[in-house]
Amino acid sequence: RIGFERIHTYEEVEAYLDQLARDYPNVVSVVLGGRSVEGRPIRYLKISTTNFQDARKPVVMIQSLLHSREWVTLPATLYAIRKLVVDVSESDLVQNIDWIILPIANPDGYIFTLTDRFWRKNRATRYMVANRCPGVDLNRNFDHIWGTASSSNPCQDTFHGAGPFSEPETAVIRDIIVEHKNRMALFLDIHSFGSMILFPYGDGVLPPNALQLNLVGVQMAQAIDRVKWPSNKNYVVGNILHVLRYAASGGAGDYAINVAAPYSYTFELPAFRNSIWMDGFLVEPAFIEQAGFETWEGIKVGARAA
Ligand code: 0X9
Ligand code: ZN
Repeated sequence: RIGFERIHTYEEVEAYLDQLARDYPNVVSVVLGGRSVEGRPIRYLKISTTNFQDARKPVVMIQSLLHSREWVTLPATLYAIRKLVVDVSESDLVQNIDWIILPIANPDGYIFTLTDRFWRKNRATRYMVANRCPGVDLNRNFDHIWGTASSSNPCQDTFHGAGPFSEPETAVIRDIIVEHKNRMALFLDIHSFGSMILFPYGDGVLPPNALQLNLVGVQMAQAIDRVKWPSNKNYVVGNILHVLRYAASGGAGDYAINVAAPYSYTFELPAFRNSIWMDGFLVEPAFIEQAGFETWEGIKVGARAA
C-alpha cells in the first residue's frame, strides 16, 4: 500500500509495482522496459482486463518524473494507479481501455534529487567536460525536430544529448510508443509546474487535429479546475510554444503524437505550495493527495474523450 502523506522513493515504488502485480494478477503486470544509464530497471505497469490481447481496445499511456525534480508528478500517477486498480471506482475505464503507466521515467535523476533537489536531467556521464556537467534533458532527446530548440552544451539543463534516443531512458519510452502505435489513443506526460495542459508541437506548429486537442484539453482543464486547490490558479490550455512562450524540440509528447497517439499532452501540474516564496518544485505534504485527486479528474476526462 502506498499513501499520500509523502512522496515515495524509487525503491518503494518498485516494491509497490510488484505488490500490485501479486495482488491483482489478472489485471496488472510489471514490465521491464530497459535500464537507465546507471543500470537501474525502468519498469512500467500494464493494466488490462484482457491482458492486452484485445486489439480493439485503445491504449492510454501516462508517464511521470521524466524531469526528476518534478516530484509531485509521481503521486499524481500513483493516485491514478490506485483509482484504476485498487478502488476501481470507474470500472468502465479499466474495462474499455488498456493502460500503460510509467511512474519513474528517469530513475537515476530521481535518486540524485535526494542529493541535489533540483536535478532535472538523467545522469549520463559520457558528455562530461573536465569531469563536470553530467546529464541529458530527456525531454529534448526524442525524435521530433531534435536539436533545433535545445542546448548542445552539456552544462545546460536543456542539453539534448548525442542524437535522438541517445539515452536508454528515452529509448524505453520510444519502444513502448512504437509497440502500441496502432492502439495508443492518449499519451500524457506529467510535468510540473505551472497549471497548464500543453499540446504539440514544441516549435509552435499545430498538428492537423489541433482544434480537437484544444477542445479535449479544455475539458480536462475544466474538470480539474472544478475541484482544484482554491488558492491555485486555473489551468491554461494551448500549444506548447504559445503557452510556455519558449520553443522546445525533441519532446516526448511531440514524438508520441507523430508515431502513435492522436491525443498527446504535457501536463504542467500546479505548484503545490503554501506560499509563493516556496519554490514551485518543492511540495507541501498536505497537498500531495490533492495533486493526485485533481489530476485524476483530468485524466478521466481525457481518457474517455480519446
Ligand atoms: O520544457 C519542458 O520540457 C516542459 N516544461 S518543464 O518546465 N516541465 O520542463 C514542457 C515540455 C513541452 N513538451 C513538448 N515539447 N512536447
Ligand atoms: Zn518537466
